[in-house]
Amino acid sequence: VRRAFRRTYDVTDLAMGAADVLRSNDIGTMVTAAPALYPHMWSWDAAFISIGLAHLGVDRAGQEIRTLLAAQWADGMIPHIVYGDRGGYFPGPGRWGTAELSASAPQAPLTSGICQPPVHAIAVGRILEVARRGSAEDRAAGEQLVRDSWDALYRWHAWLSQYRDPDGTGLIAVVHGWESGMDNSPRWDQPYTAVVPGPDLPPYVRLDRELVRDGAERPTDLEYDRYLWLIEEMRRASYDPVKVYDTCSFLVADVFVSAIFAVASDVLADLGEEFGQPAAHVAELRTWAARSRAAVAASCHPETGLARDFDRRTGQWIDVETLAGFAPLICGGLDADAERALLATLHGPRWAGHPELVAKVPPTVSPDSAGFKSREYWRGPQWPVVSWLFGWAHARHGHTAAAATLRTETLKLVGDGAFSEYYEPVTGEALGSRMQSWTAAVILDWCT
Ligand code: 9WN
Repeated sequence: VRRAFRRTYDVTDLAMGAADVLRSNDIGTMVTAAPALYPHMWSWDAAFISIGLAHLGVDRAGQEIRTLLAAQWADGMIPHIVYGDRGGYFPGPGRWGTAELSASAPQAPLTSGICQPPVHAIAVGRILEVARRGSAEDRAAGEQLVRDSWDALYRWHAWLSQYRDPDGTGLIAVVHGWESGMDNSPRWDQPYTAVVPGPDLPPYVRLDRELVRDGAERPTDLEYDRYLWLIEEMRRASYDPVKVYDTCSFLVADVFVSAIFAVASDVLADLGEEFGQPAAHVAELRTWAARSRAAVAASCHPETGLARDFDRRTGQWIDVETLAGFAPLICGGLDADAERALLATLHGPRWAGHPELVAKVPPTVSPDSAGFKSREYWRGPQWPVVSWLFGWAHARHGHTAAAATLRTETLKLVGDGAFSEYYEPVTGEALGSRMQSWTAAVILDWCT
């Protein structure tokens, strides 16, 4: 039986609620990704969070970016978790052991040993836009942030290019599903079959199970064994990026990360030109952007038009239909007809316009796909933060009406004010963590 979904929202109330979430998750040095489930800083969360913070104060937004960049590894990697003083999350810093094992990792703050999608330049660009709508102080703070962060962001992109695409294919590889940000997406099911936890996997206790009551909303125990086994493999390689690339049993060229890398490299190059950064570095960013954009376009399946990941260990394309297939809409690069067709597919009856959905927001897996699980994390639910990213990209590529629809439909979905991590697409039920910072941040950006 379909539950009636009639969620009304008031933009001012939503903005106030979102601001409250960000303020209450702010522990001074960082805004935690979520109050209980994620009590530390996550890399791509911090970028989106800083966009929301810009509406509360450009200085505070800049501080969030600076906190993240202060944890950048000596080789240029921005780590996926920067640990605060609180425990409460597994795996914690002890399980990674990065400070002991890697000469590149900082001794303080402690961090994980992998990375996440490079959305940071997009965030700095957006903070600058918000700053320029504000006072003279805001404007100055926004411009100072660009000057202070540009080189670190350039080094981060250089790291991805050098160590995750050593052959210059344009597709950036991930060595762990967590690096994609879409941890248990069906995209990774096949490559994860090659990750076989050894008998020497140290025992561990999951903490997320106690915090999300319905276990079906989180990854399975088998998935967790594989996540933890990959950490063991990386420890054995001392987090040396060349050794990790050569030895890790999971190595997949991620088309969604590659699309983000392409468009973020362009944003960073634009900022670099405007702020007088070294011309050679700006030119490199343009080359990386063009190469990745072309590689994302070339990955598209000839019949479905969806972009695909490539398993570098088996040498096979991964033909699994998920939201990541719309990667070309993030970075551009298709010819006009193909782009229009892909946009129509995203907003059409198999995806965001599916007749069963309560809000016209793209689910992570189509309800018509065999792999669709309506409550299970990255296997079906709608993630407001991902919708914001598509909305931002639509606006950048001139798809103004589609961008506006994503905004109003997502606001309808989150109209209950729970600011959940993800939503059940058929009932609109809030799932995962409540008061999730990046959900609040993107809603605040959309409501201000
Ligand atoms: C592992 C913090 C992070 C997001 C990821 C999301 C989830 C962590 C987890 O939470 O991942 O990194 O414990 O499940 O998948 O995208 O950055 O919000």
